[in-house]
Amino acid sequence: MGFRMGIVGLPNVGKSTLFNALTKTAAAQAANFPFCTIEPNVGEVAVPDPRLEKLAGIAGSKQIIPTRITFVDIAGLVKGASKGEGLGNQFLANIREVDAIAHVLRCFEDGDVTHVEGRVDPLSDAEVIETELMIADMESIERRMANLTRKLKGGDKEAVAQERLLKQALAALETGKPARSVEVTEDDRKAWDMLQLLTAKPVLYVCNVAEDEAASGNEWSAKVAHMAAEQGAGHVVISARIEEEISQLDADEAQMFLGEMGLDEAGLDRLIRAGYDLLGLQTYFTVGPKEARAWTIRKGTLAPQAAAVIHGDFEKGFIRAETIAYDDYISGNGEAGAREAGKLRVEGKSYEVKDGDVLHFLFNA
Ligand SMILES: Nc1nc2c(ncn2[C@@H]2O[C@H](COP(=O)(O)OP(=O)(O)O)[C@@H](O)[C@H]2O)c(=O)[nH]1
Ligand SMILES: [Mg+2]
Repeated sequence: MGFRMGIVGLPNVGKSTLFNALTKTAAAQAANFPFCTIEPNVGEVAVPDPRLEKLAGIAGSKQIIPTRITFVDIAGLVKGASKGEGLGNQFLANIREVDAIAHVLRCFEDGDVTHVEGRVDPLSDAEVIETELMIADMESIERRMANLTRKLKGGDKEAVAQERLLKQALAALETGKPARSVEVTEDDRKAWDMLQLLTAKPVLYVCNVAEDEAASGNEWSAKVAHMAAEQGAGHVVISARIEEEISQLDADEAQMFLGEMGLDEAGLDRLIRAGYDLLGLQTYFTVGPKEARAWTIRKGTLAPQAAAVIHGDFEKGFIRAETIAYDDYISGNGEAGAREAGKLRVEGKSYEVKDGDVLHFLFNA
């Protein structure tokens, strides 16, 4: 399946610097990743999770395979993009394909780096981008409505539901609000997602600050934090420049460098985790002598669908899942100990997988 985050923002805000840092770090660890495919603007990034090393240590796993999310560096968004400025509408298709948006905002001053609008003002930059996406959404809604006319006349139920949702989205957009401000019921969720509205996607604001402000943030990033809170969006402060430098260091050097900068952990780790949270994702593990591996699922996923992430056959032939909670695995010092302590549960088709579960699926081939 694979979850995708699109990196968007005005030109020269640090998108590519950030993307390169993300993928360089991933490339450095590539030996561990049998499926690491990196296109020029698409990169897969390991989701940092210290639990995985602990599990592997206990089980003596030969290989550690983290779970990953995909980042896409989406260029070409400028004022007027929805009307064909810059790369025009090309970026729209790119954004439609992602599950969430990392919106990079320039919160650093640098006379050598041109700001397209001639001044540093992240709130107004955010508005420029959001406006382009809202215009694009309004246009796509109009097109969809026009296409529905015939089906509506025929009384098509799906079309009626679609029209209702399109109208709700349009009403929000016309008052200057993104489609994500519309409250959607669980029943409507699927139809809503199918509309693929750009401003319906969850947003994580990434404040790119100067090197010496990475730990503290600055006045601009504080304003962005406030805006993010009001919108119910995510928010992280990083320095793309620093992340780029860190991505070229080995682990020990990186730790020292972070200490010098007054940081506990790399901003990229925070960014990746924030993206993971924003998407409502969680992790389960499979652990054995060969490998310890993390897998990504949406919160609320049932055991058979969780198994499908490994292989479709696991879902089709699903019998049961032997389950040990992460904490029980650790306190039992492994599977045998957890079993003895009565902590290995046998769960069926209706089991909702929990974050950190160590799972073993039994299935009919
Ligand atoms: N001073 C400073 N410059 C940065 C920072 N992040 C990016 N830049 C510079 O800004 C310019 C544009 O960055 P780039 O990542 O290509 O921006 P993009 O157009 O958003 O992809 C490059 O010269 C970067 O080196 C930063 O945190 N501080
Ligand atoms: Mg770029």
